[in-house]
Amino acid sequence: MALKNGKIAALAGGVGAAKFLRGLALCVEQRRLDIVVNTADDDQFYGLHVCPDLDTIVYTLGGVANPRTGWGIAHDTFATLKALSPFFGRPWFALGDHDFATHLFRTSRLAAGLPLSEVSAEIARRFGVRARVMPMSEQPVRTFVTLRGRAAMPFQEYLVRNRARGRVERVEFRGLEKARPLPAAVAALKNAAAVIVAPSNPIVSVGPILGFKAIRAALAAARERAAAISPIIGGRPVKGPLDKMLRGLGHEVSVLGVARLYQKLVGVFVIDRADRRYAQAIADLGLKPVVTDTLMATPKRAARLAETVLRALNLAI
Ligand code: FO1
Repeated sequence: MALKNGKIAALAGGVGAAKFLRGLALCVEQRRLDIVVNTADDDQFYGLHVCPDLDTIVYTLGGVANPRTGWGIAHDTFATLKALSPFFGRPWFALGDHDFATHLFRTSRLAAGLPLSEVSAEIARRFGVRARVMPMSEQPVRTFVTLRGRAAMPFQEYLVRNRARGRVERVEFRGLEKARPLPAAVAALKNAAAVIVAPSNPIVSVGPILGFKAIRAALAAARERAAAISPIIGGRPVKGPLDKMLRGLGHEVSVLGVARLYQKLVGVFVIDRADRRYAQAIADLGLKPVVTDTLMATPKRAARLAETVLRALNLAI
């Protein structure tokens, strides 16, 4: 395996990706990681620009993430949120006091004209993160979800306010046609020794990133050195409404349904032992199935999974 630039590029959503990347960072130095993050979950809350997936990855790699939720900051307090409720009404999107500091900083830097990639790098530095954590684009792309009989709603409203209830009929990424992928993200995929699609929701977390033709093409060109990890274990998503989304959009709710979405893009597809009966069907798609333990209950288990993925890509660590 040619080492190219010796770096590992990853496509990432939120909590599942962050857990995997924390494990990966136990195997290889953080400065060797180029992480391209979904920003289609971003939104404005209480007047501030919130980037849930970028923050989840930075807080996790920085060692400050809330271990119970996977997002937000450990031991955070909620005095600001409480004080804001007479102004904004009962809050449904919980931002802790320390988390607020990140959003205040980001919002002020963006208002001063800095690009999101630069502000994200500043925030990553503030939390001691050495990996390069990049937004997929400088321009806004926003996921909207349409439920049966309802008007399209912003993603966080669907996921958090509505608790992912209802039948998903459509998912759209507004702004995608006008947005451009971050040039550094495309370059990272082209130059990396290996590319890993983290165990994130393929529809709403990885989907928006792959919505950029240049990113999709760069991943397809890297297929022989690229792996994806299934976010489904034993036929169910580890977290979130992926099953409802796959079903609603006409895909099979299984590791095979996810493998089909990545068929032309990665050479290796990693599934849990609980789904080993699908290994042959995945091989029939032209993907090399790797069967292992994918539940990342501890950082050590995430590191073991990362090590397995690196070995499957012939990367000595
Ligand atoms: N998820 C929730 O279920 N409830 C919340 O109140 C909530 C707040 C929140 C604040 C900051 C942040 O970075 C993430 C937050 N999340 C919350 C998680 C977020 O909705 C999801 O992690 C992602 O958007 C899906 O990847």
